[in-house]
Amino acid sequence: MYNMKVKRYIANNSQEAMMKVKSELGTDAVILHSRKIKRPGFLGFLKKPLIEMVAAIEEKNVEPKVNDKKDHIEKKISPLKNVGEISQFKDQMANIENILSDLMNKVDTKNINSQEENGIYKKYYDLLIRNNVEKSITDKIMNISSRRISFSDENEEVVCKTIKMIIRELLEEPRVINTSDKKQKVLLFVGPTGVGKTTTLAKLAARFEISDKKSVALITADTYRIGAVEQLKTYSEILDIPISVIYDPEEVIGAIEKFHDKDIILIDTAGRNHRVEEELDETKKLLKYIDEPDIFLVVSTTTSYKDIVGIAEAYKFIENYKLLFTKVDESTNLGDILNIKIYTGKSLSYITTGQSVPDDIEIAYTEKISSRIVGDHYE
Ligand SMILES: Nc1nc2c(ncn2[C@@H]2O[C@H](COP(=O)(O)OP(=O)(O)OP(=O)(O)O)[C@@H](O)[C@H]2O)c(=O)[nH]1
Ligand SMILES: [Mg+2]
Repeated sequence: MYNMKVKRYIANNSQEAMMKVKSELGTDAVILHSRKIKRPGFLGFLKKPLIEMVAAIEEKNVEPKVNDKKDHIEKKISPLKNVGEISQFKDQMANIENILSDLMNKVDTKNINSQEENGIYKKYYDLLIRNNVEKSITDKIMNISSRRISFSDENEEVVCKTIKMIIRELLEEPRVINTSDKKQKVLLFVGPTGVGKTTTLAKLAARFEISDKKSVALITADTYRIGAVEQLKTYSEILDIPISVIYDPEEVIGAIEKFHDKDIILIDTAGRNHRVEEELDETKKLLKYIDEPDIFLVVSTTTSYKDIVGIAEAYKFIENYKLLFTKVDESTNLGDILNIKIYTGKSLSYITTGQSVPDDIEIAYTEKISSRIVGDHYE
């Protein structure tokens, strides 16, 4: 049996109101209504208005036992004792009527349709599309928003924050390397040519070694491209981190064994053309020899969505990888991060923001990405 719990919140601003709703009712709560209200008291109208928010959540209820039911009915029909109780009862009834009419409004699909014709609705719909969010995902985000809030000019701040919140929920929290964990970590970087695998690996190696005070080692399986080994050797020298070069996937076993006393081992691979099946064979072989690696599929945000989908399809043979997006500094819109996250269902990890080693890397915080997708109007 389900019950609807409806609560009214008053706060200084919509963000605070949303926080109250979220912390008390949880993330599944639906915003039924939100409006600005005058502050109470003398000269209240001169101050910044308060935000009133009505939110609801479906609650699971256990069917009452027969005896409980009887008790309940008896209590219900017991005569009201005094005038105070009667007026309290009337107030409660009026409250319930209000809540019901509010609910009826929200389930009315006409209401959603009229929202779609609204200027603010259109503004945010177009904004998401312009920022590369796929149409089906944009529809989904706007549909969820329509059920949570009403689109109106004076509500724009709430609209913007709600859309950001939904995007954050869809992006899900990033999963990164837990450096406080004692267990040895083996990181493997795979992906197309030239996306920034080696540079990213060097950035992370430097961070683990310098900021996290971990002992780090590098392995490279990229002996194809001229200069690839030298590129990583240069970083290894600058950072004073040992490196091992392997010419055959099987050799990775010995290399990992050699670095058994290291906290973190980072393995670089040659960029592969995902359209050529055989080119991925070596990655497949490599995976067979490594026990529980943390795999990062490195993709550039400058690559088109269609091509990233092709890449994700080609790397489907890897059950569990994390998405690592590079060249965020070169990309004007980050909708594809959301598209690919939803397409693959894999977790985000880090993003890179420039060529500088080790500075230009950060955790893929959903707050920042959602702000880049929606815009920073209300930050
Ligand atoms: N603007 C920008 N450039 C980047 C970023 N990350 C890497 N690059 C540049 O991209 C180019 C290729 O980087 P690599 O690290 O060699 O790429 P890779 O994936 O290892 O390439 P292959 O090993 O040939 O497949 C270099 O010029 C990097 O400086 C980034 O976040 N932003
Ligand atoms: Mg490389």
